[in-house]
Amino acid sequence: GGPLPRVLSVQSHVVHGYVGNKCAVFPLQVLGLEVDPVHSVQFSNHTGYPSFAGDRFNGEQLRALAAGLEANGLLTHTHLLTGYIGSLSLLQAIADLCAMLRRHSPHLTYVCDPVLGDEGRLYVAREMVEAYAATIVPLASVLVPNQFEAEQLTGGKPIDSLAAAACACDELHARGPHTVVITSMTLPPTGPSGPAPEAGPSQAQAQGEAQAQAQGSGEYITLLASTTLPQRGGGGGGGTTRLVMRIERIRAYFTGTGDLFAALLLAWMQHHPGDLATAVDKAVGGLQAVLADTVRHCGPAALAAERTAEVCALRELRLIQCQGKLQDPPLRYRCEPL
Ligand code: ATP
Ligand code: PLP
Ligand code: PXL
Repeated sequence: GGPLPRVLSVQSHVVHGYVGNKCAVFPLQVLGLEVDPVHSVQFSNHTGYPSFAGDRFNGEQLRALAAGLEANGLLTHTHLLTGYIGSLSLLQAIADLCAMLRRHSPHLTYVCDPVLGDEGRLYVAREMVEAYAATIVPLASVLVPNQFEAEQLTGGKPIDSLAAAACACDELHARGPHTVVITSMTLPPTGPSGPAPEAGPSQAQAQGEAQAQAQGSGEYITLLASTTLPQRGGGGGGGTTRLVMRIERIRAYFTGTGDLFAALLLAWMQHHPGDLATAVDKAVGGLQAVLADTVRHCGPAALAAERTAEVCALRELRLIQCQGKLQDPPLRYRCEPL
């Protein structure tokens, strides 16, 4: 075949464990994409451990790498992927890098995880929110915010229903991204406009998942995917296609799941153009297989609230052990049209 898709991935590197590029490079490679990683930080371990050491990369350093690649004709990327970016200087350099990549490849797809915070708490400086909203969102092709990030990027209006989430997606589409996936929302109990029960596991699949069910909390994470791209099978009539998925919440705190989801979605969108439903089903399928295996491996420590280094290390995602499931994901969940 022709040249492989090639992803420039600007994310965290950790020496031990799996967040950022450590969650993106291997999955993208096993799904058949070339990856050129740039490390936005290099830390000993993720920041949820009792301590960490290491350094951050700045905008000037990224500009130097980009110039080096350009000088050798190596800016041949089909995709740009960005995750946690710790400084305004680096974020501004990424905006310029995106423009530079598009001069070489006008059809470049930019998949942006606008990492700002979670559960009502920012873990970047406030000025980063304004910079993402003003500069980065307009450049992104695919945006994968969580609920809090989607709220922050649309003026702080609460997303407390699927209708509100759909409105936020429309506002974001109007500013640039053709595809928006709100990766995890906690919504109030569902009314008539809520997701259909069919969006959960099918009965046959659910029977084989007794163990996972036992570990579930009876609560759900809702994912909403929205795209203005034409979809396989048409139907949308040139409008916006929206898909919803309800995922049983595992009562455990994982790190790197958002990063892994963004990488898997990029890969599966590349394999299934015009079929966002299949891309989302496979991305969630691989991710949930990794989470199930990680929970099985940790035992009761998975549920512990304590954050000792030992427990953090036990909870690291089991990507290598699950590589077959990343390539051929079990589809326990399927998204449904909203
Ligand atoms: P980011 O800040 O990088 O945007 P995020 O907050 O969107 O990340 P997560 O909340 O980790 O990322 O959710 C991403 C996906 O991970 C969800 O769609 C879900 O499939 C899975 N996931 C994360 N935590 C859990 C959990 N406790 N139980 C079940 N699935 C989970
Ligand atoms: N906490 C979480 C959950 C994160 O995802 C990140 C980065 O993505 C951080 C903290 C990093 O924040 P800081 O560099 O301020 O420790
Ligand atoms: O997954 C998010 C993430 C990214 N980068 C670093 C982190 C974390 C989560 O803790 O520590 C450095």
